[in-house]
Amino acid sequence: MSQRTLVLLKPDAVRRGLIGEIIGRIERKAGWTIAALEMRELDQDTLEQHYGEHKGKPFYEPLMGFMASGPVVALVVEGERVIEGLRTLAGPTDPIAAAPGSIRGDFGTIVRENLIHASDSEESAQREMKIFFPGLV
Ligand code: IDP
Repeated sequence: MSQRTLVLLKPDAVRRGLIGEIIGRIERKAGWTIAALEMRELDQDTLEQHYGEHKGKPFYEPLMGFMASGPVVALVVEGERVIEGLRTLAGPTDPIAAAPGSIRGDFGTIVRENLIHASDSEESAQREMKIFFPGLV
């Protein structure tokens, strides 16, 4: 079942020089390909569209500040069961709870600065791809 998913390499990943490392792990999964890629800074409107579901939670404002603190790399990744697969590759939200071998488990310690976003469902993937790559067909 080929799918597409939206991935963000968060500002901490870019600042720490981990773009190549993380994209390399994605590219090494058999049959997965990068369908779109862009490095950009995110404005408040884009961030609200992306993380609006968390508005009102205690971590929301610091998360918005962090996500606007530097450029991110946005990607669309395509391939077999890529939505579930990228969530596995990323690991759970808390990097300390994430298993070694996962991106968050190998490189993260702070819940907010957990390196990578990956859509959590087919519905989220469709919604998020439209925010970051509106021209993509
Ligand atoms: P996910 O990125 O693993 O899908 P979400 O619950 O959608 O996790 O949260 C979005 C992002 O908000 C997380 O990746 C993380 O950066 C941040 N976040 C979530 N929960 C917390 C928290 O309890 N403290 C600080 N930041 C958090």
